[in-house]
Amino acid sequence: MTEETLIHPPEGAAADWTVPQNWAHYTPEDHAVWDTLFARQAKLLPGRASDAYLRGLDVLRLSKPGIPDFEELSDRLMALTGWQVVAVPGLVPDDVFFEHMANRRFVAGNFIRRRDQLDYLQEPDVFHDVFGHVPMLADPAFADYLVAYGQGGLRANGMHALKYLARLYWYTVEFGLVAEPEGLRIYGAGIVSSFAESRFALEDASPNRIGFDLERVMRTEYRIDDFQQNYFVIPSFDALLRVTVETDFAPLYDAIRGQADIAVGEIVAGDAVLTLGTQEYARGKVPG
Ligand code: HBI
Ligand code: FE
Repeated sequence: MTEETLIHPPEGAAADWTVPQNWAHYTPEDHAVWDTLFARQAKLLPGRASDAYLRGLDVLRLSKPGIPDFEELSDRLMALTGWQVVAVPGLVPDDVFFEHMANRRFVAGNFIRRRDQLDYLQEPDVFHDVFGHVPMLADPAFADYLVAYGQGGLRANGMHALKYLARLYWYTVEFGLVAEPEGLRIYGAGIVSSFAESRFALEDASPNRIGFDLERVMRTEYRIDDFQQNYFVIPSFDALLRVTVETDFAPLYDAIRGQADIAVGEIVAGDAVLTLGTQEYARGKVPG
């Protein structure tokens, strides 16, 4: 959220924008929507989601019916990687978002979508935030990566480089793929929480799948309204953490500022192309 209009927390929220989750206020229908979404994804993800993601789902007991209670979830997560889950009413300003992350607090929307919005919703709800993001926080390398990202965000804010750093978040935390011994797997929250994109990202011939390169990713535009045209593949979460903590981002931002952005779906010199996409889906979903 770079074009921030709200700068003060809404009525009822704390100065850091958190609100009580108010678990007791969810209706039976709210819990039933969670269960429907959960059942759909749980069937799809074995063999598609990364090992780290599936392990997180399991150790955090997310298969327990109903919307998770953040306190109980935070207790389990805290014991594993020191992270907590805190409730927010919706999107929060970038600096608030980064500050929480740098301090191992993951902000999660406390509301859930309606049954007529199972497949698409603009604002991140509790299903996207908790089912999508939280399992990866149980992985020590990924958990440290997000802390480094939050710290980097606070610094990037002052360097007017948020546009570049937001692309890194997009192409890893939201839409990342990882190469595992058995094949490519999804770990990005935007994919694992989406019924259609869970298959599209791995199995469709349309998108490019390209080896992750920090500078390349930060130069690449993205689309927020449809399936991605590029997915970037990391070799491991350790490798992602390492490149993030070992890179000095300030000179990298300067280098990127002097170069053109890369359009979605474009292949450039130096790309490690794993799958050259047909881009058929993006061209209008016309078969043949
Ligand atoms: N707020 N609640 C919430 N969730 C997000 O994912 C989020 C946000 N505020 C800002 C933000 N994301 C982005 O600017 C980052 O992706 C860079
Ligand atoms: Fe998200």
